[in-house]
Amino acid sequence: MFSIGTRRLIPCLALPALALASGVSVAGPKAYVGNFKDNTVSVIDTGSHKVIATIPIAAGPHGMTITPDGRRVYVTGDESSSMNVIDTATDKVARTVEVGKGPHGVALTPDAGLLLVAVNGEDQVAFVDTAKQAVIGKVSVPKPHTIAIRPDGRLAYVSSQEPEKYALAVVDIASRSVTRTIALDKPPRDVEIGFGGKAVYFTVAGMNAVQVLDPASNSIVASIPTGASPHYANLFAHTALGMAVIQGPGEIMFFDPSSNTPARSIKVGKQPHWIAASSDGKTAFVTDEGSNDLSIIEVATGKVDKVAVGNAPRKVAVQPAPAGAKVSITNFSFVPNVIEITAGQAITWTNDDGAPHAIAYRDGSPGARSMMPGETFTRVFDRPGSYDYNCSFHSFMTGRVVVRPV
Ligand SMILES: [Cu+2]
Repeated sequence: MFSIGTRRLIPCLALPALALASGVSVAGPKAYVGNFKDNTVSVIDTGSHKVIATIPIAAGPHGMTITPDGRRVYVTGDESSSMNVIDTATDKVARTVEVGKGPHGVALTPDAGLLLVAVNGEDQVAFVDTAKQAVIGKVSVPKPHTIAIRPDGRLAYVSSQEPEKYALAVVDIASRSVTRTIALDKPPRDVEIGFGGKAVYFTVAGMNAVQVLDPASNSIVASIPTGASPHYANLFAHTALGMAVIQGPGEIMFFDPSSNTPARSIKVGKQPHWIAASSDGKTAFVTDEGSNDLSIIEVATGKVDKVAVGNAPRKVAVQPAPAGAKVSITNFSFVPNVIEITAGQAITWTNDDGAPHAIAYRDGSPGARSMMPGETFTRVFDRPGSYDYNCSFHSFMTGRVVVRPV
């Protein structure tokens, strides 16, 4: 990923990938889509909007989540008792954890140390230690479906679909016990906790509204009207508006989280199922289960691009933007002169000098032909190694990037 921009664009990582002749990968963060009916995960480069891999996984991919560092994707197979762990460096299943019959939704604690799995077929929520990659505990919840964990990592909300006993179960994570059961008239569908933890958003079957629950009082404080069959609703980081997918009309509906009222709707594909967002909140990804594609939505403009994926795409998870490092071009030198990063990270150079400069890599990969004062250049380094460069205008200006393996 390369970019030249003004200082105001820093950090500017959500840019289209460019094709390169060298061996350096320029891919953007990757999106992972679970295709329910063909037991695969499609991997999409969010820079080029292309499917770059298809991973066979356990039958009936259902729940999916990604670690905050973007290195692992967890996917459950609800027609199995397995949860697959995808290594995003290789895009292969690195491990399979037996979690119990019919696993549905999953959720990670904010420190990514624990993964909770709704084991629907065994009426329990399993606790997976992500370092040991094994189940270390369980709590009984009737017909658990999806799970959301509060940002403080202490409580989880679990949608419980036991007929006649529909509820949201509130689970204390440390003691592995249900501390409260919020009874519902109708079967709950998805449950999410909005960014900042101020609101729990959930949907129920047969009600055309997103329910808003105040986690402080555990009472429903609002009901946001929607079209037919809302499924997933959430408020992502760095977005002003919440988003919900409405299956009937095939829309993503934006809502105002302060007034809990609808704002606007955008057509996506058929029977939209799930939403993920880019780290900067500027792009939304919606799985269209009925039309076998992923809608990639530019939130500001409402522009939608569709990428064909597998059969019946349901869940989607997106890698965070790579962590960045910075080099300043100051007083005819690169500062720091040698910079060390981990594979997958980005470096942004900023021309903080009064004269134009440029970046030319010794290995011939594309650099910055000319950077005016204030301009930036960003490159993601995916391969370990040592990368020497110099300014093509001032050959005495040299620098080095050392990329450590992950
Ligand atoms: Cu120069």
